[in-house]
Amino acid sequence: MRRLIFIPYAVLMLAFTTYYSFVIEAAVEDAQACLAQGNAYFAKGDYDRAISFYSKALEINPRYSEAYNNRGGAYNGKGQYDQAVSDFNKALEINPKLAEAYYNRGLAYQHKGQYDQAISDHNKALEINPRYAVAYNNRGIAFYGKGQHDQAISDYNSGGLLANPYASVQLGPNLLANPGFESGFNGWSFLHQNYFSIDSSVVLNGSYSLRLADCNIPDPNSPDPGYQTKRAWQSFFLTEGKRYRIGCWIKLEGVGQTVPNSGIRISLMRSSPPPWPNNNLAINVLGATQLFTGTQDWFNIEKRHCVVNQTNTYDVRIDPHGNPDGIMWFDDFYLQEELP
Ligand SMILES: [Ca+2]
Repeated sequence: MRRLIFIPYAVLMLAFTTYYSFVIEAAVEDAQACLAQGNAYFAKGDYDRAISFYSKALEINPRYSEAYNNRGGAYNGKGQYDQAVSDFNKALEINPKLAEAYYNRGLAYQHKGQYDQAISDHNKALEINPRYAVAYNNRGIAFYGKGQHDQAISDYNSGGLLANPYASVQLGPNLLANPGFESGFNGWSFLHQNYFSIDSSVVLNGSYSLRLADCNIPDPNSPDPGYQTKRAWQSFFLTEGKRYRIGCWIKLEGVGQTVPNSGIRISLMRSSPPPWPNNNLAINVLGATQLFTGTQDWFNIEKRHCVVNQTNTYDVRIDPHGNPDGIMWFDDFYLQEELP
């Protein structure tokens, strides 16, 4: 009798174990599939759908540290930093070696203005992974937030150098449409477009350039002639952690000569920025070139290592500051990813 019972029991156990490991494997695959789906929505900036897929992954596998980490990242993207911190805490409870979760929690603290906690988290991320370039960059931003500008600059340099220790930087394709104004204003958006014109007499390459003149002279038709921010821009959806180089060629004639503290710069800035200083955190604070003034023949202005700290829409801007007098010409813009 015992023998008869024993055999079916063993067979049953074998069948059960096989079935059970099948269920576990299927669950792991399902959780991974949900994470991948969430990541796809995250990359598109659809944080709500991303969060719902990460949550599904966590229902299947409640100890999935990456799912907590990525859901926290999506909350960061939505500006819900407290929920984000809570998710990063859970990710780190499960896996205390997850450098990304320290880094991301540091980002959340930065956005909350808690720079000491941010620096401490970036330190931990860098202890685990000393070649974590964006952690250097963001620790730099946290130091900048605290007013410790020397440490900030040192970290920016480390981040840039570490990402490319020896080799020259490889660049992705130019993302700008109509970068040399050969098809006029096409592809560009403008604020106070009447100050801009397409020029065929002063040109670097091709047949045309963009001309901007007399920003200091009020437009009598403007409802606010005293202020009048002039601007030209193109918008791009950029992903957190990527680094870009922005640049163009300009020629100056008497720029900023009579209007104090005015000049021309180009910048890579978040579209519809939140109130300062949060916009500083969206892109490396050095995402704008210095102000250029005076009279100079065609020369290249460029800003390298612009690190995107938050997946979002950003503008490449022709960004005159302080309504400068004089004439400026622009040609051959570029925005290129610095490839890892
Ligand atoms: Ca041109």
